[in-house]
Amino acid sequence: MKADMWFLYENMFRSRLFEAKVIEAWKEGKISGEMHLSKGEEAIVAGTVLQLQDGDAMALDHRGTAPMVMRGVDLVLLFREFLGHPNGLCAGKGGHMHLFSKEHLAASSGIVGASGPAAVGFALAAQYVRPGKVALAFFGEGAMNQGMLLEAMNLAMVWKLPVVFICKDSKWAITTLSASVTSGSLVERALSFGMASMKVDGNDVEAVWNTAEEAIKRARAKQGPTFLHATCSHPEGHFLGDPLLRIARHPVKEMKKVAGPLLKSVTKVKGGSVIKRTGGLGTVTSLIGKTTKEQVFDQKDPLKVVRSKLETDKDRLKKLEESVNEEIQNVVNNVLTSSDLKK
Ligand SMILES: Cc1ncc(C[n+]2csc(CCOP(=O)(O)OP(=O)(O)O)c2C)c(N)n1
Repeated sequence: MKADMWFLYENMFRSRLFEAKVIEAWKEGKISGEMHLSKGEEAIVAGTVLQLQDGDAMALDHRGTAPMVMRGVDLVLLFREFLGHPNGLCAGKGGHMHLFSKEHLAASSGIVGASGPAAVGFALAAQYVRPGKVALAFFGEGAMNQGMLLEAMNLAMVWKLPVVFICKDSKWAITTLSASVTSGSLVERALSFGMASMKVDGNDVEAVWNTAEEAIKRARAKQGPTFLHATCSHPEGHFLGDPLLRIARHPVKEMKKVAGPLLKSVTKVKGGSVIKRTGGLGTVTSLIGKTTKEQVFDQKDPLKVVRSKLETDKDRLKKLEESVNEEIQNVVNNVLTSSDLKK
């Protein structure tokens, strides 16, 4: 089926706005702990999740917000969950990282790589009780060095399971450049299992849709799993308040705070050799440089890519955005003004 760009954009926009409210709530201290966003991954999520049917499943990583939003999970329940509210999606015990919806066969986990085995479990169950249904596994490229994910890919192939493994490659795993710890090509790694394997521009929702359509069709037709390698970036860094990104964005202000401790670590009497310590300083400086280049200047926004294709009908675009804006504002008002909200 041809991708409906309006439908895709609406869903991506809804997710982006919902996360904008999450950012606000986090900054106001209403959401505790780390916050990993799906921001930057919306094209990958829209191009895959919006092709799911009832009875299909999805296993998610620590960036599960966009998939849950686009799968149609109740946004009031989701927002309450993020706030730790007892009436949230998971009684406020899951937070943003450990989400579960039985109705949508959707589960997320903060354990890197865990979506592989979870999706294989969903797909194995589908083979028995929901033939023709599929499972999606979402994970970052950092997870591709996790044994459990590779074991899951192997078994999915051996058992010809209806899984699509979706690797969202942002190049970074927190402060580690994945290329510095990963051997070979990820597509070739999947091919070595005998698995169909494709690379796609994860900022181009139409390209993701077309690639995923083929993968999902194969899974439904009992032709086994597919690996999709989709590139993307994270405009907020690894998590909200990412220190490397803060320095990259505001070097003068932020360096003042870290220059002292860094200098102290090099000039300290005790500790490793001077060569090791200056080497460490070099690593930090180089990471800041790479973050500045890739996460500040080379950023691509998947929403801008699709929006630019819709600008020929400015009125329709305006109406769509106003309507989604109102919808999300109502969700937030509903949650924040509800009388049972913990003070
Ligand atoms: C098994 C395990 N090891 C380490 C961590 C700590 N950790 C959380 S996120 C993350 C990086 C993940 O990178 P990637 O898979 O590329 O996902 P991204 O955050 O870039 O989307 C790590 C190492 C963890 N949660 N689980």
